[in-house]
Amino acid sequence: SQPLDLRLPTPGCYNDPERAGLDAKSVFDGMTEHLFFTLGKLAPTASRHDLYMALSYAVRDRLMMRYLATTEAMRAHPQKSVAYLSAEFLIGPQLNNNLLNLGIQQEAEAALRNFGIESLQQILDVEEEPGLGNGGLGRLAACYMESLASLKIPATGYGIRYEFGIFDQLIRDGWQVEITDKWLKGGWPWELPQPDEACFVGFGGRTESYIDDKGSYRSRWIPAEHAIGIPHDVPVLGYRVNICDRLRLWRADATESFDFYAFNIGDYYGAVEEKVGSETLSKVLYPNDGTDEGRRLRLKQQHFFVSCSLQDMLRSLDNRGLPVEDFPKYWTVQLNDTHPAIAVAELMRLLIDDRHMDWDKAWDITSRSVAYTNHTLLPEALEKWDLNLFSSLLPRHLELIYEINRRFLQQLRLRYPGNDAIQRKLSIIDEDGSKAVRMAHLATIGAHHVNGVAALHSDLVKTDLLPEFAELWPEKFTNVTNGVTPRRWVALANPELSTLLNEHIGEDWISNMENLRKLEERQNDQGFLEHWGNTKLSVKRKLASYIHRNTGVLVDPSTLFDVQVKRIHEYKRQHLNVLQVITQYLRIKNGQADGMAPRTVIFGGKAAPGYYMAKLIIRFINGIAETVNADPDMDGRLRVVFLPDYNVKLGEQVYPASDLSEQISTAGKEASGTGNMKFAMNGALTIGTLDGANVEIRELVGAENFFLFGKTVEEINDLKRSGYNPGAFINAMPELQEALRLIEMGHFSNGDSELFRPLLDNLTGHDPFFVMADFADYLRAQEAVSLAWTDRMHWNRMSLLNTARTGFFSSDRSIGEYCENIWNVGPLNVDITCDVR
Ligand code: 6GP
Repeated sequence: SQPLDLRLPTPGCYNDPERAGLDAKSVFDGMTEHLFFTLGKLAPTASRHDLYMALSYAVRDRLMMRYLATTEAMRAHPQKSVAYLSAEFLIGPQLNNNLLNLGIQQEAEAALRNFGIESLQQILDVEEEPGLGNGGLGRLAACYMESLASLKIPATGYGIRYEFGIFDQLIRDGWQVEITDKWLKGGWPWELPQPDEACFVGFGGRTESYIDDKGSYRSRWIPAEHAIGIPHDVPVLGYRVNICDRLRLWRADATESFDFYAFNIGDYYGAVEEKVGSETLSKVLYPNDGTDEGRRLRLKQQHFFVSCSLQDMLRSLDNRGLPVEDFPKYWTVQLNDTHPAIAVAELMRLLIDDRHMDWDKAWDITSRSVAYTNHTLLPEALEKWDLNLFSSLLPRHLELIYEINRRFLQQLRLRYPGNDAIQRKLSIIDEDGSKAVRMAHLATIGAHHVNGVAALHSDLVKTDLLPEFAELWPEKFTNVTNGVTPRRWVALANPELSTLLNEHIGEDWISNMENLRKLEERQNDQGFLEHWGNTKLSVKRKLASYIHRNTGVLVDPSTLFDVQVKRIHEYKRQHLNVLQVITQYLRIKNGQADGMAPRTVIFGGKAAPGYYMAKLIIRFINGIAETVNADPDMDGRLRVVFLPDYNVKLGEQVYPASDLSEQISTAGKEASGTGNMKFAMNGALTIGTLDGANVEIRELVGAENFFLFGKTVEEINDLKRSGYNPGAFINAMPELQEALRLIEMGHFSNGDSELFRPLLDNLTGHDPFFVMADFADYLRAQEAVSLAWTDRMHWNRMSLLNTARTGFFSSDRSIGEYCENIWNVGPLNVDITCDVR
């Protein structure tokens, strides 16, 4: 194909750094200009934050060539593009990622030296991350966008530009305190607002039927209120490619920022009221991970961003003169869980009501475009909307859903004549108790593919969650095991390991993680293994110093760093880990700790503000930490740390510095996990259950390089069926009894014997997540960890094999599978000419 002649203002030739503006001098000049003109600052008095902003603007400028070339290529030669719809994108810090993907980290560092800054890290430290997600689901969306761009797949991530993201977590007296996340306060240099591409979205009101000019009956929606969505675009550059995709985040605005009638009669406050009302739409992210709040504002948020996004996709066809019938040819729409599932009804509405298409055609287009990913089996996470709330907010969508449902139930009746039970079970409308709309059913019926996020999880989706749907449409159901981007999670987060890899196996691994296999050749090389261990040690020193600065706890980098970082949830079982720590503490106290590895046990994670038990678990961890760390008998043997405000940036410090990765959820509860992959790639060994992607990690790294424990999904189900009694397990373990008694006495709560009672009652009463049932085996596996740690060469070898064999978990592999099996999309080639000025 012909190179594009873009006539862009920046000279651009990727192979000629000077003309592409990618040399140190150009970066410095760009910074100087932005300091002066954009920020109104003089270099000698610029703060670190000013320099961060100036460098970011200079880097953003350098993305524009690829960004615009990508848009232009898609205009000139339209091809299918991915629309990844997600209520969350937990993208993390942007500067270093863009520097890496552009290949100018060293140039940026050199430019900064001219401003008297010694290392790039000093500037990276001031960057504030947008916390536009809760945990796994949001972070996955971010990894996927980065891999899409790196694989040169044209894509837009559609979401919400929350003014306040996930709360900042403080720890006060051992409790979590939530603080508003004001991520925009210092200005955020990575977005481009596009007010001229705003979209209108309706809410509430009523529907009416009318007869159109052709004499046919039609319905239309007369909403009671409107909001405007203003797109804010964030460029997403791939690794060393010419493609730059985008994240399009919608910010809600009022339709009329001023009600002139109210203003004229002197009601100034009334006049701004509407504005305040619609702006709350994109005000704040719901801080629930995996649980469903079922609030009116949440449904409004979902419809708001989905409607804007679908209108935007249709408009992009119009602008390029492409017929709307070809929607599935140019867009593939992926629903990241059910949060955007209203898309099925909204696309139908846009096609039928706005574009006057007939039902069958509209359904054909919708169901060939949309696919759905399920991220959890937890019943409390399956979104259901109360019918009254739904109809008051989206009356036209409800009509369309009734019709989708009517046709679906008709199909069911033919397949299962006389089987009323199956109709009740699969209907989109839940009629048991107060009526509700089941979003997972809407998504499943409207989608051409439904996938889970790890092999085990996808099986459970078929056998437990949606078995009748899977029987009806077996070809719809598939698996795509999650992945994480090696750029952020190895190359950026672990420069020490990256350097070692580059020296010994070359740099190719960054875009082809299977190349890490070459490391296996070194598995018996003593010198290399020692080097491997020293590299880990130097990263642990950095984390140790972070821990000291941020918590005041002194930890010894030579101890085993045993880490559990993730959202706090009973199913993830942080309390299982803590109970085990208490037994270690007791063994040390009782002089029975021979052969026990000296450990630093590190926790991090946020609890949903309304999730009492999770917050108590945080208090519990901090109670144990306080007692253990203050006891001189524990010196050099045991330390417990809770890292406050766990987020992407902190994760980048934690994964590379870990020896042991705690993946200890109750089997069947963790859909996949992605932290488990980040740890293993960075050479941590996993102690884990047969849950989520742990199963595949263990298969790949080899059972001998993984510490397995715990009951399987089947065994847990058997226990449930036979009437699980945690007491029976407790009685068989004197050590556990002693630990529980100590907690009960208030040993870890300054004598307060009430503080942890709800937790104890829960564990000893019905223990819904089988902590007691898995405890003995967990303890055994932890002893195996201690034993393995004593032979350091052997440990390093296992660590090396974890890195060598986890290339499969690159999100490039996952995205490759989505492209091939679900989306049917291919790469876009963008040429950039050298001489365009
Ligand atoms: C999470 C799952 O809990 C986690 O196991 C998985 O790795 C991640 O999604 C990415 O697939 N689910 C959520 O965060 C969630 O909110 C509705 O699900």
